[in-house]
Formats: sequence, C-alpha cells, structure tokens
Amino acid sequence: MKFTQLELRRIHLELVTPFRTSFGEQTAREILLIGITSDDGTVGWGECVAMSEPLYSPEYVSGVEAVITEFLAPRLTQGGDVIAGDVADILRPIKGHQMAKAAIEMAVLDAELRSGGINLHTRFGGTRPTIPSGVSVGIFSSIDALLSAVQGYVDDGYARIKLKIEPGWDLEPVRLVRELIGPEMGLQVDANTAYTRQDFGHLRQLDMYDLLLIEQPLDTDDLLGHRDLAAAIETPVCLDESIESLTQAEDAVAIGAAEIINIKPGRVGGYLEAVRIHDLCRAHDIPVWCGGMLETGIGRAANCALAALDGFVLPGDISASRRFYARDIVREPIEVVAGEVAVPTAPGLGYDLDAEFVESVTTSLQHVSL
Ligand code: NPG
Repeated sequence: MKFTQLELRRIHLELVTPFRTSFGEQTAREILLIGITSDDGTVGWGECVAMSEPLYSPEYVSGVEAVITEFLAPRLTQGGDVIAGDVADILRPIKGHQMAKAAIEMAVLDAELRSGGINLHTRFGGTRPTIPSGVSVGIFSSIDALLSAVQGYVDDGYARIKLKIEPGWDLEPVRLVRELIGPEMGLQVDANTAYTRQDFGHLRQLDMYDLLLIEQPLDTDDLLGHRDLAAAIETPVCLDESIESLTQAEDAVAIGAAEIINIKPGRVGGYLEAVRIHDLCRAHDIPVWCGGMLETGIGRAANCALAALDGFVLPGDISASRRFYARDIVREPIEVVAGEVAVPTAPGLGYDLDAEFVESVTTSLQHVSL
C-alpha cells in the first residue's frame, strides 16, 4: 500500500484502580496511538505499549514519539509501497526501539487487513473462537485488600490469577491466595526482575504452592541466572523482559533459561515477530502465553488473535477492558464470559474505534507526512 501520513496521538486514561508492580504504581495510563493513512483513505491504528517512564524497559512514551518522528517515519516508505511483512526489515537499521517499531507495524497491518476486508484472526490462522482469560493482580498495601481483590476477580470468572510479587510480598500473599482460590485454579507469579541470584533458596519455597510459573524473577540481562534458577526450583521459569527478539528466544530456549515464554508483541518488535517466536516455541515444546501491557481495545483485540494460535497453551493477560478502564476507546470493549474472551472477527485488528471518545481523551497530536 502507499501511505501518505502518520498520526501520533497521545491519550490519557485513568485506571479504575491503582496498579502496583515491583517497579512502581500507576494510577493512569499515557498511551501513544499511531494512525497511518493510505492514499485511498484507509486508516490503520497501532497502539504503542511503552509506559510513561523507562521502568519496565528502556522505552517510554516521549522517547517513542521522538524516535518515530526523527528516524522511523522518514525511513518507512521512501516514496514506495509498503506491506506489513516488510516493516521490520525496513526499520532494522535503527537499533532497538522494539515498542516503537511494533506500533508502526501494527498500524500498517491494520490498514492492510482493512483494505483487504480480512481479520487478523484469519490472517494468523488461529483456530479457537474464544481464548481463556487471565487477570494480573498488583501489589497491595494489605493482605486483606489483596484477598478481596482476588475474590472479585474469581467472581468475575477469570480462568487464572497472576500475582505481582517482590521481596517482602511473596510467600505469604501466594500462600493465602492459593488457600482462597483452592488447589484447582491456575495461579502464577510475576516479579518483574525484583530478585537476584542470591534469592534461589527463598524462591524455592514457592514450589509448595503449585504455581503455573514464575515470571521474570531476575534481571532482564541475566539469562544464565534464569537457567540456573530453572535447574534449582520446580516452579517453571518464564521469561518476559529478557526476550526482545526471535534470536533472544532461540538463545534462551537453547540454554534452558526459558521453560515458558510470555510473548508480548510490543516487546519483541511486532505481531509478526511474535508469531515467529510462537512457532519456534511450538517446535521446541515450550509453552507460551500472551502478556498484557494494559492495552486499550485496539491492542486487546490484536492480542486475542495472537493468543488464538495453538502454541498459546496457557491463559494470557487478556482481561476485560473494564479491569483497567471505566470506558474503553473502542465501541465493543473486551468482555470476559465464563472465563473466556471472544476473538474479534471484524476486518483489520478487529476493533471499532470510538473516535469521539478518543478525541476527548487526546492530550497531544502531531502529523508526519510520509
Ligand atoms: O493485563 O494488561 C494487563 C497487565 C498485565 O501485569 C501485566 N503487565 O510485567 O507483564 C507485566 C505487566 C506490566 C505492568 C508491564 C505494567 C508494564 C507495566
């Protein structure tokens, strides 16, 4: 397709409840939406998953805006036609910036699918019409508050619970939540790099709670530490932050550092790289699941199509829109029914943007000619 314009739209959405992880508390989400317009008027949207501050990874919203306007947008078309499958290669000379690149590829993909009247679910070839929905539960100031939040999510029908942990908030919350939800329900923990190689003995105590996995306990860079931890504890070790590309996934699987991988398209440079990582893991019998970055209905819709692929054998962090937002920016917010989310089937990524609401939550807007 021939694209003529890129739109960078920053929106602000309040969270329905504060979300605390080992790297900080969020009460609102600043989100950069990328719109791309083709010469026939088709518009595609990408949602960038970068946070406001570089606490999860080096990328952050203002940095993404800068790298897109200064370096990525000028390279994208070079006056010619572009297809989604070429975007990663076109942008490869610019190092890193996976989330910025992913958002652009996502917008191109959406436009391409819309213009062909095809849905992402069909393009990816997922077979499941619905996917199991997991919920991510933050760190609370008291155990009582945690347990009442978890009970609420159980009542909402979620298929599994993920607890955020950090030193000082791990064994006891996990023990009590396991007691609350019973032995059958899937339970996993996410440390967002909060532990060190000195903590193996401590983390081994989690083995008694029959967890599905422990996610990213050690530093982003510490592949060998994760390999050693995987050998030292029974709970399967899952990587998130450490995997930013297919090559890194290959390495982690080869050395035994990743017994499970959380695939987040934004973190790995796009949905197409996410599918390649899925294919690799499937070939190696490594279970994968789809992570979440507090996406709006745009990202949630696309994540559903990805998570419908056969290798996604564990429930993803694809919760209902209202888990984070009182009102989503799409007309049909993602909903959880009996623990499952229906994979959207409308052309493109599958959402229908609520343009008026988007306008009302927009905090900045710039256009770049392509
Ligand atoms: O359901 O979208 C969601 C949130 C899932 O816990 C979640 N995301 O590390 O996986 C993560 C975590 C996260 C939270 C990442 C905040 C970045 C910022």
